[in-house]
Amino acid sequence: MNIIVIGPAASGKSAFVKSFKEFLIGKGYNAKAVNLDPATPPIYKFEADIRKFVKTEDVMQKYKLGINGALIKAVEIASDYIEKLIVQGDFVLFDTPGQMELFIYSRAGETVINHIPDFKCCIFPVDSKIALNPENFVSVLIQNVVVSLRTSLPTLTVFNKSDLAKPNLGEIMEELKSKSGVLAELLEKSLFFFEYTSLPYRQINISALNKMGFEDLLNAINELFCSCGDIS
Ligand SMILES: Nc1nc2c(ncn2[C@@H]2O[C@H](COP(=O)(O)OP(=O)(O)OP(=O)(O)O)[C@@H](O)[C@H]2O)c(=O)[nH]1
Ligand SMILES: [Mg+2]
Repeated sequence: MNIIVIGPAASGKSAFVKSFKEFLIGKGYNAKAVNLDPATPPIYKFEADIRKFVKTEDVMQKYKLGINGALIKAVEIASDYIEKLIVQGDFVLFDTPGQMELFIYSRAGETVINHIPDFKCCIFPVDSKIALNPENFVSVLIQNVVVSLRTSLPTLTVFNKSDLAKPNLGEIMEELKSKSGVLAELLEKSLFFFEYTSLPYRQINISALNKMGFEDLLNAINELFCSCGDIS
């Protein structure tokens, strides 16, 4: 399985790749990690690294670009080397940069994702601390839908940093019921996204720091593939 980790800046994508890879190896799987973030040296043992081919800091200098322009250019350059970034394993975890737009809206990002072989899915880690109120919780789900639509991949929202905070879906729904007005109605209706973006009404809480919730996540990943009909 190829698991592409796409999520907001500092949500814990790289920490997740590191510790989920270790967890999978501990369970006897052949797990690999690929760094697709040209701006950051990996904090984990990797089998392939985009920075071997292109580094954002070099692109900034060479093309006189700012950080975001250089990131897009770097992924464009890296798409020529995509074959060298594909590795085989029971699970291959792909780490991506915090600038989510790169892999969602840019052509180069699309090319890279399209080259990653099936079976593939996205994990969308979010920082649990910022999803504690209904507005933020629902915004996170909507962001997940965008990732899923733009990548055409099944995407699982995962609430990371659960050692620090745990958004509670039941409480959030109760809080929504007590609100009134157009915004509250919009939020309530948007909660249906949850059914499509994650397994129906089952919230995955993990901590990349403490390797918590990983069994649950692994089950959810397997179920995600089963429910899409890809494996059975
Ligand atoms: N408490 C806690 N901190 C975490 C957890 N996961 C990641 N962090 C911290 O969150 C910060 C960001 O983690 P990263 O793994 O670099 O996040 P990222 O999404 O890869 O960041 P960018 O690639 O820059 O977008 C670091 O200080 C991590 O130690 C977690 O489960 N719990
Ligand atoms: Mg990172």
